[in-house]
Amino acid sequence: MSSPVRYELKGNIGVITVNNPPVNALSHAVRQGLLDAINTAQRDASEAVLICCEGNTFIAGADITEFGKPFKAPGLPDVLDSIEASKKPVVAALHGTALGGGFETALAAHYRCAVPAAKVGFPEVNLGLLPGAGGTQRTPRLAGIKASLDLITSGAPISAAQAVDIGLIDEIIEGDLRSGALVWAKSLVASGAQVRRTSELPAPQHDASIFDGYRAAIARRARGQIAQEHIVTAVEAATTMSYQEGVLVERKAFMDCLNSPQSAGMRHIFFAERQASKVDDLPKDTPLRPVRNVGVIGGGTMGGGIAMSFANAGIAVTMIEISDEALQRGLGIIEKNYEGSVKRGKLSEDDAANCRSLISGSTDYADLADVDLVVEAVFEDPELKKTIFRKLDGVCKPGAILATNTSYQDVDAIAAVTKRPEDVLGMHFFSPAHIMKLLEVVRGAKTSDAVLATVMALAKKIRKVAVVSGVCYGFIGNRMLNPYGKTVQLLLLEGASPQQIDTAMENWGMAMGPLRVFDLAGLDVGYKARQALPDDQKGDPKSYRVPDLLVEAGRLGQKSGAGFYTYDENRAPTPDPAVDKVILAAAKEFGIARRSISDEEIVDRLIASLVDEGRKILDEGIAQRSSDIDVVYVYGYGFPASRGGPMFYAGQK
Ligand code: 3H9
Repeated sequence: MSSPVRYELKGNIGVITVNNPPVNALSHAVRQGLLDAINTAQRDASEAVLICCEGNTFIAGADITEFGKPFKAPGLPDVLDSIEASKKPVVAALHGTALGGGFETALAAHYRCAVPAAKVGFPEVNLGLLPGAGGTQRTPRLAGIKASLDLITSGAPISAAQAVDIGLIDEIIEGDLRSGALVWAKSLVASGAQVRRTSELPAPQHDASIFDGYRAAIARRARGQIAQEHIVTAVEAATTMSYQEGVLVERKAFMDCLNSPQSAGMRHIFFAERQASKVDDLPKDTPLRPVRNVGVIGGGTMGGGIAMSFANAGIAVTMIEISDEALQRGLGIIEKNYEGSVKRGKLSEDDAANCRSLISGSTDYADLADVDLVVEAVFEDPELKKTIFRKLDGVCKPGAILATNTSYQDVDAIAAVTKRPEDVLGMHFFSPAHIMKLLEVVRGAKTSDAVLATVMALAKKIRKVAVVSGVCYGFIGNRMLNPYGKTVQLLLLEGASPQQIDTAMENWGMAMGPLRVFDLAGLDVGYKARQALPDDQKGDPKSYRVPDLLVEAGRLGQKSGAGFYTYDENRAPTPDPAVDKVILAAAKEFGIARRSISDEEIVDRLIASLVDEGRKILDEGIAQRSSDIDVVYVYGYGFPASRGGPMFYAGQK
């Protein structure tokens, strides 16, 4: 088999080219190829060596598909040591995303250049890992402690310009990288540039207290994530030990992380997310429709967030509201959100102004005549939604995609009021829609392949993680919340308190305990929905008596200052004895003997309720695959990625 690594002499420069699509990951063959090439370069007439890559990107990291499989030498640390040990200067030329082991490869070279658009960083922490090929030891020697800890603990890539500022890249190459890097390598040789081994640089200066600060921040932000703690320890080792001792600390930490269930869960989610974007029965050559401009019906929190998601990706939006007043209110909220993004340093003033200028408003549906896609985002009233779809059917051009953002309603029934049900589907965003990554794409019985394929591609463009769901009440995510919520109510009646349930679930890793979630969403929402149903359709009264009593006592959740908790002006929750009384009274009414319930039982029963419903969703073909359900829960419901999602977690037990 031919090697994915090529070596050739270009004048006095030995050029190593990696060509391992799609992202030039460091598979066994790439590692072997790099080692062979660097060894060849030591023996030939080259005076310097250039490492570059074909395709869209420099090496984007270790080959994650190899993790968990039997190891095959040479390991990356050994390959990189050989590169650094080269007696001829080695130059790395970066484009695309030089990430993880890919960036470590660049740091093992003696000189680094990059195109302006290149990004570099260490995303290992998002896989429950840390850089394991010298990254925690070489980075601080070049960039200092703080910049290194920020880069490695955040997992977020930085631009080439930022990398130049902190000493990780030496030169920016405009124009064609390969030829520019060759010219630069030749000029280095001509100027007598010598090898510069980062591992031989002195240990970086530091203030010992910096590590305590990071440990405390991590304990708050990434509670229980072992990779984060190991990163601080490994970078600290760079300041107190020799390079050779430091890499041993890093190596042990990397192996501990690699073998941990946390990394297994996060790696599962990495691949699950990519798998979710694929629709098994869609032909690969399904034609896509262009989506250049969209309409959004409704300028509330949801509609505004949806409009921002499109504008942030450069797509023009027309937002429709029923009155000028409502429209101005909606546009005002969008304005404030952008101001907030600028203040928090998330967007530059110019970028925010550009995005903002892409959103216009109207009260006239006729202004949607030319849009390629409409997303309806009004409140959950099926009749109102149908009225809107009839109007859209009348005004929108043929071929326009008509989407509803409903969280629960029957997408087929909505499609049926139009003369083009094949153009209709659900796009269920999660609030706040410009921030939350999940998008449930609800495929109706008549949704055409082209419409589904277009929306899946569009989701990637607006940086959402899309999961396809069939039509059912609540789709994948909210349908699973139903039994979860019922189990919470039973646990309350049987003896657990709201704070015990929330603390147990948060300690286990959920972003927010269920009772705090209910309070945030508003207890009145479910109450109103139940009131509209006849008694025999409301289900077991045990599953709603307590929230009904709370709503009837004026406790609607955070918005009224009280629900399962009372809230102060900063929305901080405090347990309330009045709620305990309501729970006790309800338990008595149902004749339930209260007992002490362990945290373990709480977690087991609540997760089992999700998993049982998940299995039904799979059996009914509502979800394409079990890993899609995991993606929904991790990206939409605060389920810890380090547990891999409910279905993965259940499969590991
Ligand atoms: C590491 O480096 C450890 C070292 O420190 C120490 C070692 C000792 N491996 O995301 P996309 C596949 S840990 C294998 O849709 P994009 C991906 O599954 C690693 N496969 O493209 C998908 O396959 P498919 C640190 C990988 O353009 C296809 O490539 N590095 C890998 O939207 C396209 O991916 C990272 O964590 C990989 N490393 O984004 C970087 N990466 O088509 C992880 C991707 O079959 N990668 N694939 O579904 C990324 O963040 C993005 O893929 C990237 C491109 C930004 C590069």
